[in-house]
Amino acid sequence: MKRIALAAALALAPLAVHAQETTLRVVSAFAENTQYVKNLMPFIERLNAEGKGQLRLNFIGGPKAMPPFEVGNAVRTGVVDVALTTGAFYTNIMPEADNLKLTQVSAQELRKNGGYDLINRVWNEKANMQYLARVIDYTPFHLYLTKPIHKPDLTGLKLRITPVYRDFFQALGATVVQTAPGEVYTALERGVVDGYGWPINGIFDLNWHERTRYRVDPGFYNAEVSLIMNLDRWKALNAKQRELLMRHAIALENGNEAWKKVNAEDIRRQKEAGIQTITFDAATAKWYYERAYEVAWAAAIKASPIYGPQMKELFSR
Ligand code: 173
Repeated sequence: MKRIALAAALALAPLAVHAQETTLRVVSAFAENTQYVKNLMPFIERLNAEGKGQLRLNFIGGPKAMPPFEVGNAVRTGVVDVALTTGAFYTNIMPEADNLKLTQVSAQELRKNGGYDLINRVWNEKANMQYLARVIDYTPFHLYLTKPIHKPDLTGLKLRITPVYRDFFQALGATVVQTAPGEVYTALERGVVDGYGWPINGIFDLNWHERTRYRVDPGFYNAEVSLIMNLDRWKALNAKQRELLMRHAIALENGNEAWKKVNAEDIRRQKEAGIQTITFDAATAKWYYERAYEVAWAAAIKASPIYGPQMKELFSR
């Protein structure tokens, strides 16, 4: 009896000592060597330093710890508490997730114009998630190719996609195949695909520049990577913990203008690596850019007839 009591006391001891401190398990859908995750580390360190005894973020890992397309569901169910991911990776939970790529106004504006309230209404209701902050903004997506094109006609090309690019590339005639970022290099190397969609930044993180000959300009949409959290864990935080978490998350979000410099540098490096740009005449470029939004909003509204139009209103310029 005594021994059982002792064992119980020992088992409870760590809980009692750290009664105030909540640890949140964090995963990333992007690899640990990417700029996206590199930016996250100082954020976690700053928060943990200030949050001692109160709140602690425990970074578990990237795609080696959890496949990118499973991260959203892990947050929904509470297998993990917080994730760095993008909406395209959790459209299995709700189609609206992918609409964050369609924002033409900044996160700061969306916090003011009701955009974030709408996002959280949908994220709470449909995904059991609290949307915390956007950590990439001001970053277009592009089509990268191993073969040239001369007009925005992708007939005969097989392209690596995620939900971000699916409807647009298909509308231009491409055949598509979805892969996680970790499979792109091999797909290019084996000639399984003739190109891929990806933001203007980051192709050097995974060595794709070695297998990329062309970038199609202009870019389109607005690459989104965000911090999301399990809603039950969010509700279980006390006011001080929430304040701490949100102050740090918003500070990170407010640093998003830094992506403009990263992007300019990646454009320079792509040129230096011999990646040629494919451009269209002004009217065709305008058509290509507008077609991207037209196709995506049509799909978004079809998939979500109530929230789609509300998002279009608040997200568009
Ligand atoms: O291409 C992708 O894997 C993708 O959807 C994405 C989204 C945001 C940032 C980087 C990639």
